[in-house]
Amino acid sequence: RVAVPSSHPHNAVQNTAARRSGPRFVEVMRPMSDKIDTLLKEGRVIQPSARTKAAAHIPDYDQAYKASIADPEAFWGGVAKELDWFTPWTRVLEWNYPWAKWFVGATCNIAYNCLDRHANSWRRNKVAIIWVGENGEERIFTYGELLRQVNRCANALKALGLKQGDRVTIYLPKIPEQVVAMLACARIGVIHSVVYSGFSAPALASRIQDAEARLVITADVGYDRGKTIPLKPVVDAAVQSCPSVEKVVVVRRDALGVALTAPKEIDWTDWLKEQSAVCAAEPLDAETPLYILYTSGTTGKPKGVVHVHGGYMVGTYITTKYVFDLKEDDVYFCVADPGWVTGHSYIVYGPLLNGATILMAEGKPDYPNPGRWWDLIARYGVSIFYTTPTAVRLLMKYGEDWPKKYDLSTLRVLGSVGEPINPEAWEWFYRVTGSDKPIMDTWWQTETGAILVTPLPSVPLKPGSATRPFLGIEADVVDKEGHSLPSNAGGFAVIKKPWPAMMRTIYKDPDRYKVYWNTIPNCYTAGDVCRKDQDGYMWFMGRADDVIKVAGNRIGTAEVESALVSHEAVAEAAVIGKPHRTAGEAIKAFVILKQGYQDSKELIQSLKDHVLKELGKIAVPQEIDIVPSLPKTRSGKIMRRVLKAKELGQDVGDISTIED
Ligand code: 6R9
Repeated sequence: RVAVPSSHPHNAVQNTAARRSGPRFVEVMRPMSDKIDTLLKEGRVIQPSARTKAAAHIPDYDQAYKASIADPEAFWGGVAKELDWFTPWTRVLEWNYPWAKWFVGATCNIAYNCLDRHANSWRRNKVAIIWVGENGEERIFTYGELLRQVNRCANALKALGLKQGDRVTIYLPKIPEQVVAMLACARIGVIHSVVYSGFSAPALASRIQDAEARLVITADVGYDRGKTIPLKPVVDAAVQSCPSVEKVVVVRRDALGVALTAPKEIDWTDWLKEQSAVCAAEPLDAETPLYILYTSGTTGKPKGVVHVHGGYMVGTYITTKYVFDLKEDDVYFCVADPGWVTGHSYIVYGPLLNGATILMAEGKPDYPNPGRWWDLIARYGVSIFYTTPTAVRLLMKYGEDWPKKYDLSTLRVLGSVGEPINPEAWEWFYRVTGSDKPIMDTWWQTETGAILVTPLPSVPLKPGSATRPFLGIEADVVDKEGHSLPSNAGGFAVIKKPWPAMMRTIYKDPDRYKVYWNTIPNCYTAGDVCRKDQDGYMWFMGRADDVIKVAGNRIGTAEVESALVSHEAVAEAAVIGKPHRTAGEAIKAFVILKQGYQDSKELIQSLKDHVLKELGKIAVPQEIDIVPSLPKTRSGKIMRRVLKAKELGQDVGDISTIED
């Protein structure tokens, strides 16, 4: 093996900067007026430079894609061989529509591949995680240290009697303990269920109940734009209705600390203190559940998406490597929260499987000022930066002077995820970072586990398009019957064959899983509307169902509606997503009041407060209209599409089934 400097990321950064000087990425045509959007819509293509192509893991996408599709099992099997397995598989795939088993008969452990594989090599002293708190606090973990910490935590879980198949709910802010807890569970076959720390007590409780978690791991507080957000009281309120919870472990960050009630409540530091730093990773069948992650669907009840050790490991490993063209000396920065799937796959598992150096930063992009992320990029020499369209649009509002203040020359590859990125935001992001770093617009879902449609750095880009399917993935745009549509016709985005990182089921609800594969014949229906252009580039246009994306956060209209109708004044409610300049979509609610209640500012505020209390900040409607009636079908279903069309001043379409 070639020796690579592994001590501190700053060393790596200098090398990176030196190696990467000079133009690598050339625009075929530079927009010549300010009307960039108009120009981009003409179909401009941005070609990768010869140098980017030459350096890329996959220099020729077309050829690699064709080969991968000709024999997907050979392709995925080949990828899997780059990782460590305790026993090999007898078959790559067992497909019993719609049930998949990947790497049949093999045993492995994703945490082993994230940690031991590196800690047992020269990477032992390579930086795994640089964590920066909102208050500027910095903590650095090498692979060796992370492994020891995870082992202590795994032993502590065992000491509480947790064993393979048990569930642990993790409700933490973006701190390193989050990663430690996830990997510790994985190490011994315990299933983690991370709940985003912005969810309120009832939302947390329903997720703990569904998973029947034996343990909750939380913190005293989180920080948000300088404010202290108490988390422990939320857990206290939630666990009252969760009889499965035996213990609550609390990471104490605040100097004052919260009082803990023994024996049920345990301090994190005390919990780990006596534990050994050695704990062998459990060899697990490849199909062993790794985690449950709850996500919104079209009903009020969130779905517990289940991912497994083997296939998920293979999918997140190879997408991180190829999509971001990850190299040994990169510093990788993904801004997601580990509470969402992007945090699971592209802060924790994918980058660690690759032995990368990860920057993990708590806080918002504009606190304490809009230079926050640019400053982190310059300070730590970030070379890969994976962010969201909402964040880009937010930073755009503060102007180009902010990014201009910082040295962003270490950046090499950029990423976007969570919602469609409009060409204007794409172009801005591209320009302020130097007009030579390819933007990977990655399309995927909680259910897909890993990126499915995306450019690679060697692929020509069209701003606003997620381009083409990842290797081994057959994606298409079809009508309701599953027929491929001609170029540029809008239809449903589908995946035609199983892939390793796909979800295996919906926890305790296999029927809900089957819906994904039974809605359109012979394929996986993603729930997105899409068109494919003449070059096969895919343009995702939003959801086809009642799921909305507010600042990239996935929210079901039904969840917000059921929160609203649980307010004493509300008889009925309907919720839609409405275009919003920065957040992509905003929540608008239409509410019918019960008799005796009057429309007033106070009432509207009390409705918003109620949703905040029931679900959390991200689900609070921006606008609430009090209405006398709602459009319904004769069978009583609310026609949200009609409300939305009216709201946007569009044609309401076919309303022959409308009741009133
Ligand atoms: C990873 C994640 C999934 C939904 C998905 C789609 C939207 C995600 C996108 C995108 C257009 C992209 N979405 N990435 N739309 N372009 N690059 O966001 O997972 O929270 O489950 O949401 O997000 O609508 O169906 P999740």
